[in-house]
Amino acid sequence: VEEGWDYTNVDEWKKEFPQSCAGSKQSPINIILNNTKLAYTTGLEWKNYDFTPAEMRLTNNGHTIQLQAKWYYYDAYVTSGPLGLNDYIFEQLHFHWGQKDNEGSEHTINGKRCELEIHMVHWKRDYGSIENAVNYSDGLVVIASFYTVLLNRKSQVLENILDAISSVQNVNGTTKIEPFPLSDFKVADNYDDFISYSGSLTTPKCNEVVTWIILLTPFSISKKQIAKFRSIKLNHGSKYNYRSTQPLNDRKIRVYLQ
Ligand code: B30
Ligand code: ZN
Repeated sequence: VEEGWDYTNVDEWKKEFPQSCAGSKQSPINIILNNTKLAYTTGLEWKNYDFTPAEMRLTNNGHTIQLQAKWYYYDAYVTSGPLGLNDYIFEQLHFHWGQKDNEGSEHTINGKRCELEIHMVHWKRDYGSIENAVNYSDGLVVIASFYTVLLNRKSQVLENILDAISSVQNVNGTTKIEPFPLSDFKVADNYDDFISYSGSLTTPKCNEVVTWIILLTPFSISKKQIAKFRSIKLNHGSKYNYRSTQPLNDRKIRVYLQ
C-alpha cells in the first residue's frame, strides 16, 4: 500500500498533511503522571472479548503488522467507564516498535519509552463503519498497552502472532492464523488502571478523532520476541514505526484507578 508517507520523515508529516498532522490535539504524547487528574467512574467493560473469533488474519500493510478478527455472531466491543453509554466495536489491532531497547512505543510515561506498544482500534457503533467514524471527533477509541523486557519472560499471546511472522516479513505479506480470544491480550496485574485523553491517529492523515485509553501496567516480552518485530520490513526499508511525541497543549489527562 503506497500512501506517500513513511517513518523515515515523521517530522515532514506536518507539511505534507497540514490540515490535520499540524493540529493542536495530536498523538502520541508524553504522559507525566504527576500532571494527571483523578477521575471517578465505573470500570471499562469489555464485551465478547472471551469469544474465539471465526477467523483471524495478520497483514503487513507497510507501516505495521495488523491483526483482524471476524466472529460468528457477535462482535467484540468496549463500553462504560469514560465511554458512558456508547459502544465502540473492535476493528483491528497493530503494533509499534523500534530498533533498540528503550525505543519503540509511541506514548511515553514520565519520558520512558517501552519496546512495543499495541493499539486495539475501535469505532463508534452509531457511525456504522470505521471509514465513516474517522470523520467524527468522537469516532474512535484506541486502547493501548505496553510491552517491555521484564526478566526476559516471553508473552504467550504474542507467540500466536510471532509463529506466523515469516508470512508477514515483507510488505503486503498476509496469512490466516489460528483464532484465539482477544481477551488473551488483557492479563496483566492491575489490568484496569488506565489514563485517558483526546488525541489523534498517530499516522497520516492524523485525524483528531481518538479517545485514547492507555493501560498503565506494562506486559512482559522476551528479547527473542522483540528481535522478531525488529526484523519486519516496512515501507522504504524502515525498521521502526513510532511517531515522535506531540505537544499536550491545553488538554487534560485523566487517570482511572480501579
Ligand atoms: S493509530 O492507532 O492511531 N496508530 C488508523 C487507525 C489507528 C491508528 C492509525 C490509523 C486507520 O484506520 N487509518 C486509516 C486506514 N488505513 C490507512 C492508513 O492509515 O494509512 C490503514 C491501513 O493501511 O490499513 Cu495504511
Ligand atoms: Zn497505532
